[in-house]
Amino acid sequence: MNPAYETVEYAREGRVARILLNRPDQLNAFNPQMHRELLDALRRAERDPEIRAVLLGAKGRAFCAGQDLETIRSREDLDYGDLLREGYNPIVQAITGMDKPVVAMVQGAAAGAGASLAFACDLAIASEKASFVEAFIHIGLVPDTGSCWFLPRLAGLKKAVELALLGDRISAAEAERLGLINRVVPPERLEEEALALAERLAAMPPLAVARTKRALYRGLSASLEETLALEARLQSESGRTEDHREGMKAFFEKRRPGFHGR
Ligand code: T3D
Repeated sequence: MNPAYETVEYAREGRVARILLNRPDQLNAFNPQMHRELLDALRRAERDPEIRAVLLGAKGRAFCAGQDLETIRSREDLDYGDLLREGYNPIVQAITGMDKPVVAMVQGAAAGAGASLAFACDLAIASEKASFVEAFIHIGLVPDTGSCWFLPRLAGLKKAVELALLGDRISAAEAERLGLINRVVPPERLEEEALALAERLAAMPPLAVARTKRALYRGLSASLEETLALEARLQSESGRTEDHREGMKAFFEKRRPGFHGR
């Protein structure tokens, strides 16, 4: 754990960095300190050469209630656009731009920017008790923190419009059915399953993981021709790695490969 943080907990478990939002009494709603500390924790995981996967969860009964509305309640001077540019957007960019896979571990309610945060992670595993709500519309705001990008891509435009305009709270099972998250597990199995998933990712060849993540995101806004060209370039690089040679060798020797990111 890192004692320098108050609103997040950071721990290394082997090759996995576990980051937990830590404002449980405020349902892990975002305040400026949590923006800063979560971003710092993500960057710390990104920089650490020993870390190969990140688990992003939360303490208490909620995953994240989005913006702490108490902190903006009587701030008429506040430009919400600035809050997004300075607080939320860098977090989404840190997650999606990181070479390492980030797994959301959602144990409870994820609302507003809290739901967006879960959707921005590369994979998401949730407890049967979790729920998701695009709460923005109920307070006259638009979806943010990447929801306008992720929702239609994950769930399709019709469902995205429904979720964003009606702001209904959906169960984890429904979120899985819609493709918003990967998997739902019983609450008592969440931590174990999420860590096992992160450890599996951490055992994969890191350079190929990074290139795969990059290519998939780029592919979302590229043409087929551009994607084919990108794949060829990345494969050319991947084909020259030690990890590739090790993977091939292990395949023919019928053993588990050991990847070192070279
Ligand atoms: O730049 C900007 O500021 C714009 C950026 C916006 C980003 C956003 O995230 S906007 C959306 C903000 N979030 C919300 O609107 C979510 C509101 N909360 C909820 O929808 C629900 O509370 C939850 C789904 C999160 C949890 O529901 P439930 O039934 O488990 O709990 P509850 O009874 O609704 O809430 C418990 C308490 O938490 C309650 O206070 P009380 O009555 O016990 O004194 C409630 O007011 C408080 N609370 C919940 N969410 C927030 C909050 N207090 C401050 N900020 C919150 N976001």
